Amino acid sequence: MLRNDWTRAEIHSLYQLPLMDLLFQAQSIHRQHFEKNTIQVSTLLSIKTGKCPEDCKYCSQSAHYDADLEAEKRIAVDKVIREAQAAKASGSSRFCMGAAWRNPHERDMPYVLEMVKEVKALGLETCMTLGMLNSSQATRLKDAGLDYYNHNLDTSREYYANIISTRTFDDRLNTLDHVRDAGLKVCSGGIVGLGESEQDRIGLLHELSTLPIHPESVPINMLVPIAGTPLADVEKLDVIDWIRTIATARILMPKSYIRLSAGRESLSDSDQALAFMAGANSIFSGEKLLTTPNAGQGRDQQLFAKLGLVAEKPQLNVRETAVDAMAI
Ligand code: SAM
Ligand code: DTB
Ligand code: SF4
Repeated sequence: MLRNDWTRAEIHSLYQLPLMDLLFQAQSIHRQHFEKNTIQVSTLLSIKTGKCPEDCKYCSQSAHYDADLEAEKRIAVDKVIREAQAAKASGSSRFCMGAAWRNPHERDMPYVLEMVKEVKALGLETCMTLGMLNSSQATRLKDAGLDYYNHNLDTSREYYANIISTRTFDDRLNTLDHVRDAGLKVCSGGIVGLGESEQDRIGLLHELSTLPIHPESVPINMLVPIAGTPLADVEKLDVIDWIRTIATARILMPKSYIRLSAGRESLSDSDQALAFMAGANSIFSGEKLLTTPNAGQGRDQQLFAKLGLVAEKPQLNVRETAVDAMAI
């Protein structure tokens, strides 16, 4: 049974379980709802890079800081399509397009709508992350064939103001409402390693797991420190806290895909194996995330072979269909 009434105290007691008990519970729940040993693989592409008006303190793309980043205007739709074709050929089932915008302007809508239609026509699931959306924009994206919209809460409500001042926590929840009301699937999670406390990680998980409907996809990013941003020198989070966050998310939101997102590149094979044990079942593949390096397809192929994992087939939903998985 799915629950939306988790209390912080319940979440805290899960988070603090002896690690093996937490992992055992998370993996047992995982196997009740998903095909074991099967990982959904997405590819990310930045369609507009840098000069973002928002001040997210972790981000290489914010115009407020001095990160070493080459800004790029909107890239042409045909280039996006070529990247999507390559992603499909390499075994990805979903193509995620991200733009460094506060929100899409009306003049950007024909561009993104065209892109969604063409990527969808390749037989890929589509995902976008373009900042805040109003309800009409969400509906038009849905009508064009968008499957998922990514918009993260990032951290707890209490810690949020330490990280971003240019949009509020409630602005983010409003966008998630518009996305849900338009019939899009919701991808929403956060970042750990921002200098937050354990209570903040619990607060983030509480917000996500008490939404009226759990996000179908929950990315758990580990901060990638970016020189020139205010969080460049923040103390690194212990990997075990990242694992605990993933396992707790799996138990709270049993039917959601839990995605290992930013930060995977710096983790060992055994750290990642623990994360899969904790119930993570989705990754970004490819050499690059939006602006930072990712684990890379070669390393992922080796990791999957070593761990006996397979990639979920494109367009296949394990919730509704028998799984016929293929190796990446
Ligand atoms: N501009 C859009 C927005 O913020 O909604 C979409 C792109 S933004 C880069 C998507 C998410 O990536 C952020 O919400 C954050 O969780 C994550 N992210 C960005 N920079 C990161 C970093 N340096 N380390 C870890 N996660 C990061
Ligand atoms: C998400 O939660 N993580 C992805 C995706 N959604 C768009 C982005 C990670 C970005 C990491 C930093 C970078 O590459 O710029
Ligand atoms: Fe802009 Fe998104 Fe980066 Fe924030 S996370 S600065 S909104 S690109």
